[in-house]
Amino acid sequence: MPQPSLRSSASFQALSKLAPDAARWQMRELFAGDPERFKAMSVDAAGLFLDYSKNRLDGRTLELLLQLARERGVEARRDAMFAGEKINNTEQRAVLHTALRAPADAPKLIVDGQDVHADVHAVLQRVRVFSDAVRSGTWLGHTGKAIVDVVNIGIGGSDLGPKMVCLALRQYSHPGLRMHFVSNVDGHDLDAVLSIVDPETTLFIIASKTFTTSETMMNAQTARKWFTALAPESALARHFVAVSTNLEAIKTFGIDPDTMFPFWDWVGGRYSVWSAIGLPIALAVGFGYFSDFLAGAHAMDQHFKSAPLAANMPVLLALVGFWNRQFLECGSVSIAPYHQDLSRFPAYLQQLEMESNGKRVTRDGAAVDYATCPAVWGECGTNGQHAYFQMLHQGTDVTPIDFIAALRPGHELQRHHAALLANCFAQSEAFMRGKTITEVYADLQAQGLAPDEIERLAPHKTFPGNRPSNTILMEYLTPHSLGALVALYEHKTFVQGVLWDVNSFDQWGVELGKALAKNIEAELTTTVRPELHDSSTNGLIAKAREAV
Ligand code: G6Q
Repeated sequence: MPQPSLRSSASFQALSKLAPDAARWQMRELFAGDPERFKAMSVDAAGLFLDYSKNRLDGRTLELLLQLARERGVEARRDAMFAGEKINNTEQRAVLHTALRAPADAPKLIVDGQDVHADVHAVLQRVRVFSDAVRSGTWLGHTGKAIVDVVNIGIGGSDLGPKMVCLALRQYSHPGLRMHFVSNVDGHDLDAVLSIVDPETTLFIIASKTFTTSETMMNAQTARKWFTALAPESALARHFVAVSTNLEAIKTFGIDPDTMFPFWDWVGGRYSVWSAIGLPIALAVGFGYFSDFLAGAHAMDQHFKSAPLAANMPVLLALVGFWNRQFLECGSVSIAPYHQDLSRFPAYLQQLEMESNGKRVTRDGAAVDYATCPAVWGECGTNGQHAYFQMLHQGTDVTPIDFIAALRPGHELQRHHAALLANCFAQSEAFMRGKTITEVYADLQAQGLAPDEIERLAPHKTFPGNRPSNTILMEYLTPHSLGALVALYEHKTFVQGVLWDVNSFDQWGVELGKALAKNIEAELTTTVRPELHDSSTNGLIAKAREAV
């Protein structure tokens, strides 16, 4: 049955009425009026802590948002996802990334006649055996040397997850294995890696759900050509493995069936880091830590499944984000990890949220009459502070920020960690409090500036404040806490998708890109001049052809 429109829901209408007042609320006053605000607006789950008190909302707003979640059927849809129903309705697929991290003894789950948990654990077992062999040096290259370099060739969901996690868990990594990630069809990407690795000690992983993605196929063919120019064909089996749902295509490429790692069409690319697509992670940190990563996500799944909505971390994160997007009209969200090892986390979330919820029609194909996914962007917080935070503090747009930090460092440089956390907390305080013109006057007077100088400078030194942020803390950045963090955002994305009534699990915009380039590639490389395009595209193609 079609979902009633978002605007027709009683709680949405009540929230719309509240919004003009809320836009005027001052967080300073909300904090001053309620000493318990932090306690009331924070939640623990799966080893993570979320403080969402620095948002422009009050208890009544939250109540209405929770009611909206109920009206939109968040719980029923969540249960349908976990149960393996085909909620990806444009591709008629189940959405079961949660099954990838469920323990082997989880209650049986049968989808299309397949025992999902048995299949998942059979592949995990193969990942375990293979990663143990490579890490221990029992898996040898064709000349009898141990593997030193691992090159993952994949793009989008077959690249962003493993790359982000390998960086985040660098402290858990095998000291003798170097991980490389090649995604771009730009030859500079592959060339940079091939120029520093040795074919005798390099393992290539060709990672592609479909095994048809042109960038990945071109990089894989070039890597294969490079390898066979330096080593016999028969050596390929020791140096090329593949992860895909398309076993026929892997076979055609020439990969040994023993080193094909399958996954299934009910795993979306951007949700595939938990599957065999995570093979680089198992190689880098070992299967034990890879399992901890899965366990962290499973702990968040359990919380998401069972906690009441009002104490459910992914639900609350989603609702606060929805409020900021819908009613405070914030067009983007900035992610600020205060942890260097999470440097790729914003890029990972960019795909997760924008590819999932960057949609303009409902699940039934009707045009939405409200805004959906905001732009997601960011980078390590301290670096951002010296760059674009200017705009976040004093620009004309209000951009909510997610601060993410570990309370304890993975190093002994204590002074650095105190400085890092001080920056993180000071920023969230400053975004909330701002600095009023009266405070600026007092400051400048105390500095002994002349009245006309104060007058001139004061507007520039005033900060509006009242800018929303969340803070997510973990004790240490570990495989477990990272797993929980990623799953938190997956479920946040899911809940927002339900509120907006979009299909969070297809990506027709990305598919379009895959088809478009093919036509122009032919025009760039043949002598025919079809001039089928607009004058700009024809002109650009002509320029490229002249440059050959
Ligand atoms: C993810 C998207 C997309 C996909 C890449 C790579 O959800 O579908 O980012 O992961 O286009 O696709 P293959 O893994 O099929 O090569």
